[in-house]
Amino acid sequence: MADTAKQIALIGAPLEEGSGRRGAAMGPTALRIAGIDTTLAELGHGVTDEGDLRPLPARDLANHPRANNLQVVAAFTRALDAAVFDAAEAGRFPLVLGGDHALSMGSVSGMARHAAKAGRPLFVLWLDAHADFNSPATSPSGNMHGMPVAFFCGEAEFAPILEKGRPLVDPKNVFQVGIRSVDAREREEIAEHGVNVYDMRAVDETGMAHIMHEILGRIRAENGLLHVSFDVDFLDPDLAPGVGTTVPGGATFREAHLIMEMLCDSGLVSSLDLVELNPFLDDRGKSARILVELTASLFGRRILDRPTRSA
Ligand code: B3U
Ligand code: MN
Ligand code: MN
Repeated sequence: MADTAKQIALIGAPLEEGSGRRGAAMGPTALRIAGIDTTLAELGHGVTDEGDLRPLPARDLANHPRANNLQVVAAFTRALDAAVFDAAEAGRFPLVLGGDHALSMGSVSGMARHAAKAGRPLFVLWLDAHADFNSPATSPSGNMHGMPVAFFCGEAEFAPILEKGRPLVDPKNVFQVGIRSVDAREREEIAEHGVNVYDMRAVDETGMAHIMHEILGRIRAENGLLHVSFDVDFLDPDLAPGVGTTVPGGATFREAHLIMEMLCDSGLVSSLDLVELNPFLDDRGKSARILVELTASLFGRRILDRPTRSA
């Protein structure tokens, strides 16, 4: 057993109603078929599969004309907020198998409560082609998978999905990497709120290693917990076609791999979402397998042992 062995809780969140199309609900199953549990167990970790959440729609909320399928998204948000918080409080590492990106409203909220209880700041690393900082008022589509960052930063006007006064994430503690598709209003919002955005141009100009050193250095200096939210469309669509909203010019396998290795070396990561995998659009399980490979690197698989470079 590795000396950094973790107890990992796999939490399936077959949510697809936050996106504009069907298929992401099959994501948790595809990740299991690609061997997420055995891969992590072989690395020496304890793995418990909690199965899939199947919450009933939140009928206490009225439908919202600009927040599609609000009742289903809200139900998953509440269920994940509880499941992720409980796992983290029990000393386990919550690994959420998505499901579309709206599920991060719940997973990040759960981790924000956990961090607040521990008296530590929560940081979020958002690996995505999109900024996901829309709200019902600004979204061009009404799809809630484009809204989670605004939600957990408390900046969007939503129905009362979670209780008032819940711990929020400071937008200045959100790092977005790989961004290359931002809506006009979103651009204003992320600038106004001070979200740290490393778009694809920044990646090309300075390189992934430099960016990650900068991010990890700040989190370490502030003794933070780090939640990583990995949207499949962060990767280039040639590499990972199994996603509803492909955007050309994404991260390469090597860039993504380096991020995972540096995250592993940092020891700072406390929770992870794998989201937006749409097996219906995938090419013979290719994207699911790549996600499992990258997750293995985050949990300690390495090519050679080498000294860790400090940030
Ligand atoms: N920004 C657009 C598109 C989008 C956001 N996230 C995804 N797509 N996956 C929107 O609808 O908010
Ligand atoms: Mn996303
Ligand atoms: Mn995306």
